[in-house]
Amino acid sequence: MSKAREVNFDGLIGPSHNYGGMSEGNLASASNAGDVSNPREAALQGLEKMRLLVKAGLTQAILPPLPRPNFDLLVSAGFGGSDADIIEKAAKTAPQLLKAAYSASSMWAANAATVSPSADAADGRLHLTAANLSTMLHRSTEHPDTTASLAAIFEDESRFAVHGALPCHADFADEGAANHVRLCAEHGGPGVELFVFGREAGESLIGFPARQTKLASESIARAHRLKDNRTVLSRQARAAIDAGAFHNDVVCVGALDTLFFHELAFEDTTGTLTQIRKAADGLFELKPVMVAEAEVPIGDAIRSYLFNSQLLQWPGEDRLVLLAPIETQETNSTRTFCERMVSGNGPIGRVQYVDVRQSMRNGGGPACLRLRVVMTDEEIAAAHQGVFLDDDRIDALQDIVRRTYRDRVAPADLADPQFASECQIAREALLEALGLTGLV
Ligand code: SUG
Repeated sequence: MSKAREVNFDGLIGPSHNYGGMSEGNLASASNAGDVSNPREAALQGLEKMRLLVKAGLTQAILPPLPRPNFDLLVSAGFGGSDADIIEKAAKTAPQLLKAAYSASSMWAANAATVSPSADAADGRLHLTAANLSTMLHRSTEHPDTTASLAAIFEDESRFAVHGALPCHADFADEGAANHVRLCAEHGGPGVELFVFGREAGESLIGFPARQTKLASESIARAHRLKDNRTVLSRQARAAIDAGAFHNDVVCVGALDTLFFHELAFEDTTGTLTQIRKAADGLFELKPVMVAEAEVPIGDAIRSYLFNSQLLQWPGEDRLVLLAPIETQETNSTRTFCERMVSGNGPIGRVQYVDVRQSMRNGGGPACLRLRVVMTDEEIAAAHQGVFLDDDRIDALQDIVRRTYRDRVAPADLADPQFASECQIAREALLEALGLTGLV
């Protein structure tokens, strides 16, 4: 078994972070639509969360923000002329489209791709498939730039396979690692990959959108050369989607042999656990931690984002640590649950709260902000080094954020061509600090 660890790649929150109200079925996005956002504070919060992991001795990396505003989208919609002309005309005649073009949604790196470590793939390579995010317009434009970022970071084709997104059609709707959990005994050993989908290809449903299809999950499992007997597909409960769990990671998170989830997360909980146990045969004994609806109503789970936490093997601690959003501490039922959980002798021994409120107000908790990539030491050495963080690099990125990001952005600011050029300047400075100027 090769020595491997989990590397968290967080999305660096971009300078155009704003509250567009663009995600149907995402309750936080809808309820904060049109509010003034604070991009500088948002990015600093995200970087402080990364610093916490660095200080604990975990391996932390970063994905750069994508080019925003997305002029390609505006040009595809027929706008032309200088950058300033495009912004001004779009602001007058297509403000919704302009909002989509400005979205900083790539911060939610859990949606960037689905990742399978080399230990799970028949060809011994680490596989990453960029998510097409086809359900929401503002997110559907991320994948070409995400693929380019991943290809720049995971360049060595003998070790890494970066797959472009699945076809951008409703039948292939894919939201990446937010609907995928890898379970194992140790990161470097073979694991069980759990794919959670909300609908079948071609199935039409009423209610909030189900953003992942079974066909998309199956296609990724095939492309990643996963073993059928170590792969599990499970359907997300309709009740969870309609309560606001637009991704499975809003109601479920797993790490190593532990699966932490809400009673209403899966359409068939018993069947899902039976399938995982079968797939894990000979590898590990599953430790399920199910939270009952009677103890934490699903509405509280979604409001607090209890499950959208990072579940981490913290250096020096025997049991797992749940890095949860501060809102979990502020919600009575989830705080009480966490207190009870850690006082027992289950697999989660501590809960640590973090402030990522700016992202939370758009429906993105600590788990949304990171893409987990299990990597061997050799794979880490072969990847682009500029994206791995230590305290000094975090300081340098924070200096750029303080210097180049606006403190506040109101909806009307999107119409200001000056804001567009500030966003470009900020991104270029960040790319330079990460040694990724090829992505400009
Ligand atoms: O896709 N919010 C994101 C939140 C993604 C959270 N990610 C995970 N659960 N892994 C989404 O709904 C809101 C943007 C706006 O309305 O301005 C938004 O895209």
